[in-house]
Amino acid sequence: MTTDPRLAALRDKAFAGDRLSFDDGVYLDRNADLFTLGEMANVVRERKNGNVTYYNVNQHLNPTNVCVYRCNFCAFRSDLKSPKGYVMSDEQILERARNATEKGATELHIVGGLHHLKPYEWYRNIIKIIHDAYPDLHLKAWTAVEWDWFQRLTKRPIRDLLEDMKSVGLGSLPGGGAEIFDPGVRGQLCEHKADASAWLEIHREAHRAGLRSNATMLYGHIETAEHRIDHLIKLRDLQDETGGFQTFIPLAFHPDNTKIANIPKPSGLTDLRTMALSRVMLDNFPHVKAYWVMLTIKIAQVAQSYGADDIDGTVVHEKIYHDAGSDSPQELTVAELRRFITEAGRVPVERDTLYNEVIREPGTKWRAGRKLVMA
Ligand code: V47
Ligand code: SF4
Repeated sequence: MTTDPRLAALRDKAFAGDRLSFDDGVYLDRNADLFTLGEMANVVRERKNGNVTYYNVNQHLNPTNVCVYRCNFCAFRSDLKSPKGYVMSDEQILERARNATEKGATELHIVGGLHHLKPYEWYRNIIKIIHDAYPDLHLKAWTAVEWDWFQRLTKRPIRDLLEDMKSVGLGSLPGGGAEIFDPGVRGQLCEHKADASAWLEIHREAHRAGLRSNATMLYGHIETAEHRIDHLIKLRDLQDETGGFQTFIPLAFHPDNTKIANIPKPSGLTDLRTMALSRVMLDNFPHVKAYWVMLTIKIAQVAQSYGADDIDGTVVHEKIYHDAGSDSPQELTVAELRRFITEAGRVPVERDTLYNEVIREPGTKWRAGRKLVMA
């Protein structure tokens, strides 16, 4: 029980379902104890999603790691001529999609580098060949940074590109590339790439085109409480406008092999605080995800009591976090995911990318069931 009257008032506000302001958020970020923050987040989480935790069966595909940008926090990227660089062939890409389908995946999460020499058509073709061969696999592809790059390459309006990719099989957009919206922080971490207004405009246009998307925030580096709350409020404002975001994923900075490896990895306490703060600030986001690859399985389990109602998927072939020092396993089985959820006292429900319940009956292909509607 908190003895801080301002904190108690903010807790009552969250319990009543009232929206927290920028100042409220900064106060919570700086002063709230973990238990009060967790209590607030859990109320919001259970109001929206009851006792359920969602998971999905998915795989990751990073067609290239060669990237024109040099984000200081990125251990995944490679220079064009470096031996570390790779570009997957169409055959390798299709082999991955085949393997994903055979393992029962409902989703491929496709992101990568911005290759110096690859035209827009190369990225488009990846979506087309996978969708033509495996039409049931939902393709969640290209971060807003990649979409911004496609615009720079083609000089075509973003809406046109989104519709074009949709016509060959794009299903939705992942939430990466948001980092921290503040221009000062962005200037130090990832100068030149899509800025906050470009990131937000691309998601706005995607929502207008009928596509759903996710959002992220990279925390635990050089940002302050003000930067984090400003970031969350910008996402909340866009969600008020479009309603097109499904899930928010806080991303903990992983320092290994990056240019800012001197900054320590955020602690478990910071992970839980950020999860809870995100849940209470983003009152209009249906879901908040504890991405176990990045958080560790142990923190992802506890995070289900600190606002998270989704722990992502089986995730085969993850590279971005493993290159940056994640020691989480490369893959979890469905049985393991369900056990991690059940142990946390939650009810596991398999979802597809668009949050339809997934029904699997012996001897048949998986199929989408009812829409999982939340408050
Ligand atoms: O855009 C890169 C971040 C993102 C590091 O939408 C790093 O469902 C921490 O966006 N330490 C890619 N973060 C991952 C991502 C994601 C993951 C899972 C699910 C979804 C979804 C989206 O990872 C990048 C960047 O923001 N990132 N390097 C690093 N060293
Ligand atoms: Fe390139 Fe993305 Fe890495 Fe930045 S985070 S260097 S844009 S791959």
